[in-house]
Amino acid sequence: MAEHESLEFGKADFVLLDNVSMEEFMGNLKLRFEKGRIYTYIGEVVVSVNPYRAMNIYSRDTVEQYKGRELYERPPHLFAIADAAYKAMKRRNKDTCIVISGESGAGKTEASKYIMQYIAAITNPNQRAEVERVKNMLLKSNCVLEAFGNAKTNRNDNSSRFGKYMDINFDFKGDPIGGHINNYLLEKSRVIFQQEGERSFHSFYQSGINDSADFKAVADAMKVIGFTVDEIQTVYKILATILHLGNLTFGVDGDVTLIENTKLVSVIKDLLSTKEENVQKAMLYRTVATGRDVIEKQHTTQEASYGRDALAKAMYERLFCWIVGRINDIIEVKNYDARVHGKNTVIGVLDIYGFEIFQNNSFEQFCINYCNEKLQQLFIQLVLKQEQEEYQREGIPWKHIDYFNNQIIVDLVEQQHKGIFSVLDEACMNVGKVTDEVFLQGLNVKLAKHAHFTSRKLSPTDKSLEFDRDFRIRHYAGDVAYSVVGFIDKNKDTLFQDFKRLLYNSSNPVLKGMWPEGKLRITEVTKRPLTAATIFKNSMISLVENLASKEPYYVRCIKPNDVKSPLLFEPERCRHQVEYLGLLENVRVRRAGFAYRQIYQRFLQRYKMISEFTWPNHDLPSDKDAVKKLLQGCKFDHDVAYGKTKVFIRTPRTLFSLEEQRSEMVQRIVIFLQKVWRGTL
Ligand code: AD9
Ligand code: MG
Repeated sequence: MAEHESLEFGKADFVLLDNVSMEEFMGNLKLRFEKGRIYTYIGEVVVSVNPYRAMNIYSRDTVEQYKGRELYERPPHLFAIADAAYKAMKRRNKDTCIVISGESGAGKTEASKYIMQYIAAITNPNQRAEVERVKNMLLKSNCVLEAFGNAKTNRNDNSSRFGKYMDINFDFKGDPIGGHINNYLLEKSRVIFQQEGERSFHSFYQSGINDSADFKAVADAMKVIGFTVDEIQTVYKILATILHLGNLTFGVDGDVTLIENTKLVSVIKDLLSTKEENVQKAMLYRTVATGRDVIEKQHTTQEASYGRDALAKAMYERLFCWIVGRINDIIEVKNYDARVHGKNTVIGVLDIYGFEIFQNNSFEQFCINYCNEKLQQLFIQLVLKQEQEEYQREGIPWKHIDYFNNQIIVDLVEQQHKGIFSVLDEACMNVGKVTDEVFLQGLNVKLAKHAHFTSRKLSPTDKSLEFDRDFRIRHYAGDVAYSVVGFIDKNKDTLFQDFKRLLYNSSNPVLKGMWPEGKLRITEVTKRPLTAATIFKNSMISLVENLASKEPYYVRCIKPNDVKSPLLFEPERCRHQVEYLGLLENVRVRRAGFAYRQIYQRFLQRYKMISEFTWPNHDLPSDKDAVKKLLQGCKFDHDVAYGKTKVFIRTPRTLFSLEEQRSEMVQRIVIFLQKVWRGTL
C-alpha cells in the first residue's frame, strides 16, 4: 500500500476505503483525478484515469524514484507496476505480462508506451551497444506501427485500429535482447470507408502538408529499424496505389464492362511495376475453373467495384502484416544460447483496441468487443475466480463475493455450432447467393432464447432495432446494436486470385514477396480459406492461453469524459466503467484476500531460522503446526490464515518483516560460522 502520500490526495489504494461502496469508490477516484493523481491501486492492479493533459510524472527523475522499489513504497504509478513485472521476471525467472484494458480513448496505448519507456530506462546499466540497439528498435517500432495501424475516430484522435501484443525478451542479466510483436485484426475496411468525422490510417495523410513532421519521423524510424530504400519506396507506392484505386470507376459499353478513367490505370501500373494490360484484366475479369476448363469471366460493374475495394483493403492489410513481419525479423532474439546464457525470460505488453459503441456498429466492432469480453473473462479467471476458489479449496473461511461472470457472452459468440461466429461461418459456407439477412435469420433461430441476444424479430416492440438488419448483444460493458450489413462479405473476405497473381507478377521484388500465393494457378487453388471470424477467434484463444501462462499485471484505464477535457470528471460515465470493469468486486476480493501464500514446507525452508522452535529442525507433528508456532512467536498470527496445504498472509508488510528478520538471522549465522571457522569463538 502506497504510504508516501498525504490523505488530501485521497486513498492511494482502494483497498483502504472505509467502506467498499460505489459512492466511496467514486468519491476517491474523483478526488484523486481533481488533485492530479491519475493512478490508484487495487492491490497490484493500477487504475488509471486519462488526464488529457501533459503530466510531469514520466521524467528520468521519476524513473529513478521507482527503480527497484517495492510497490507500496512510492505513490501509485505505472512505473511501479512495470518494475514489479520486471522484478518478478528477473528475481524469480517468471515470464510476466502486463494487460492494459479500458474503452477506446481511455489511455491504453499511452500507458503501454510509458511502460516500455520505463523498461528501456532501467535496463542495460553497462550500456552494452547491442542492448542499446535492441531498445532503440523496440521503441522506434511503435512509431511505425502507429502510423500504419492507428487512425482518428470519433472516440480518439489516435485510435489503435489493430491489436498489439509485444513480447520483450531479456537475458539472464535482465537486459532486453529482442522482442516479438503479434498483431490482431486490423480494421482494414477503414481504407475504403470512414464514418463521418473520422479518417483513414495516419499513414495516408503523412505526405501532405499537415502531417509532414510525422511523415519524417516515420520515414526516419523505418530507416533506423533497417528497412531498405527499396522497401520504404514500395511502402509509399502501395499507399499511393490504394489512394488511386479509390478514384477508379467502372462503366459499361453495350455488354462490355470498362474502366472509365483509364489514365489512372497507367499510373497504377507504374506504381505496381507491371503492365497496363495486366491491371486492366485483373480489374475487369476473373478466371474461374469449371470442371477441367478454365474460363475468363467478365465482371459486372458491381463486381468490379467490389474487387477494387477488396484489392485496396487486402493490399493495405498485407502491407501492415509485412511491416510487422519485417520488424519482427529485425528485433527477434539472435545468437542466444540458453544452455550458455541461461533461460531467456519475457515481459509481454498487451495494448488492444478498447470496447467500442459507435452510431453504426459492424463486423469490426463485433470482433473488437468480443476480444474485450475474452480479456474480461481472463481477468475474472485470474483475479476473481481463481482467488476465491483457492480459499475454498484450502478451507479458509470465506464469504463468497458476487460478480458478473461474462463467460455466457463469450460462449454466445464463440461456441461451436451455436455461437454467432459458427452461424456466420455456416451462412458463408452455403453455395449460391447468401445474404446478410439469411445470417440474421439463422441467429434468430439459434439464439431465440439467449438472455444476452435479441433482435427486432425476437423483441418486436423494440423500435430501436431494424427488422432484417440489426441484432443486439448485452455485453458486459453495455448493450450494443450491430447491423448485419457486410458481415458475410467481411467474413468471407474474398480476394480474387487474379489480383494475387497481378501483384505476384510485379517486377518489384518487395511487392512480389508480399504475395507468394499469387504463384498458384486457378486450378491449384482448391482449399477454402479460413474465414475472418475463424482466424480472429483462433488468434484470441491463443492470445488468452499465452497470457494465462504468464504472471499477469493489470492496468485498468478509465476515460473521464467524452470531450477530451482535462478538467471534466463525468460521474456517470466513470461509474459505468468502474462497474463493468468489475473494480468494486476487485476491491472486495482483494480486501478479503491475502497478499501472499506459500506451501508450509517451502515456507519453513525459507524462514525456519527465525524461530527457536523450527531451527534447525522442528519436532512438531506437522509442518503446519511448526509454521503456526513460528508465526505466533513473531506475533504475526492475527495477519495470517492457515489453509490445508498453504499458509496465507494478508498484508505485504508482514512478509517484509519476516524477510528482514530472516536476513538478520542469516547475517548472524554467517558471522557465527566465520568465528567458528577462525577458531575465535
Ligand atoms: V483506443 O482503444 O486505441 O481507441 P486508447 O489506446 O485507450 O484508445 P490512447 O492511449 O490513445 O487511448 O489515449 C487517447 C489520448 O488521451 C492520447 O492521445 C492522449 O492525448 C491522452 N492521454 C492518454 N493517456 C495520457 C497520459 N498518461 N498523459 C497525457 C494522455 N495524456
Ligand atoms: Mg490505443
